[in-house]
Amino acid sequence: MRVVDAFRESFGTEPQGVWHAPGRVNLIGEHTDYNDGLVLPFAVPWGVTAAVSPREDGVVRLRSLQAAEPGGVETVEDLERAAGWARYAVGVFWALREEGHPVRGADLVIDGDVPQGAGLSSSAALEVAVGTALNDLYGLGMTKMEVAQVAQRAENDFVGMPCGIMDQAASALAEEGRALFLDCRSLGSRNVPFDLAAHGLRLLIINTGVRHELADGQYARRRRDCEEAARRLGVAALRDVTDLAAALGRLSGDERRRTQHVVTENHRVEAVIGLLRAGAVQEIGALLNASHLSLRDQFEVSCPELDVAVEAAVRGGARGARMTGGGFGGSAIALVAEDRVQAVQDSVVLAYAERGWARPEIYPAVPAAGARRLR
Ligand code: GAF
Repeated sequence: MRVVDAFRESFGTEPQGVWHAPGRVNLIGEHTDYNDGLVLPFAVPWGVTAAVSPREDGVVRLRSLQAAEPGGVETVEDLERAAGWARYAVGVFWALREEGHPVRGADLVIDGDVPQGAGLSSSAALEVAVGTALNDLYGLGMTKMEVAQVAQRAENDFVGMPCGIMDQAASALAEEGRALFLDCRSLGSRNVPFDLAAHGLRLLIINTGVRHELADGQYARRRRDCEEAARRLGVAALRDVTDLAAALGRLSGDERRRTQHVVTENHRVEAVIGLLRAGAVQEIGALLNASHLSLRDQFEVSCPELDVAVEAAVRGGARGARMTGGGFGGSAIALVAEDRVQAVQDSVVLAYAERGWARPEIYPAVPAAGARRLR
């Protein structure tokens, strides 16, 4: 294993173990997690693999096989001083210590294969891989959801990105062949069968390859809009809106649009779950399309590259398509009958070429397993 060879080369010993945590795509339920709402992501076959040994002295030494200087080992004595990608890993040590866990140091080598810029949560995969490793190595006895929560805390309070729980939960709890239905308020979850092949379907990930600069600032703004709307409506979170028409009557501008998206998106998640339970996977396409329009027009987190990917996929015969993840770039997904895959790919590639945009990468996604120890 490449990560084990690199560990030996860097630290001169065998790692005590090797862990893997995947990235994710979200089937539906976008920008609902931090509104205490419903999400339905699944894990992708790409992720982060970490070879790790604990250290008694509190020092964290890390090396990434994807770093600009791939041979370099970074030594972090003061966690706060970690920079760049290392903050996502080191943040997990910080969060565990903040919560009173007896976590000292570690030597780590990290190897990731999540496609770059695809918005498939490589950062959550890194956090959850490190969290799962430390949970095992230090015998912390945390549940998978607790590992996800520590990973989210690292991202919120150490990295400074105010994300919800979806990405970390998907990475920690996903199961092969299933999607993770998660209630982000109760944190109750269920893995629901999502067997595309049995229905003659494929789910394509269309990686736009772009990430617009405004993504982080806009994400925080959307979160604030939602919190402000909930406050004005006198509810704990937009999840609690029961009479949408009445709520919209009391709001205006951005808050009105954000509320419309969040409330209807939660209903779309429930509708998709109902169809999956009924074995009607091929019928979820219209809900994917509606989700995209709502994200584009009400939540305003799409961008031309995502819109063109979605429109071209549908024109090429996809049963449904939508942006996935935070927005402003990253990936779209398209649900496609097997005999339409080539036509959909051609349609998207042509639409990009006509605009003079770089060819998007397109790959089929099969729901993969969540975080686990490999050896
Ligand atoms: C990003 C965040 F990290 C998630 O928590 C979620 O809010 C998502 O955007 C939007 O659904 O991936």
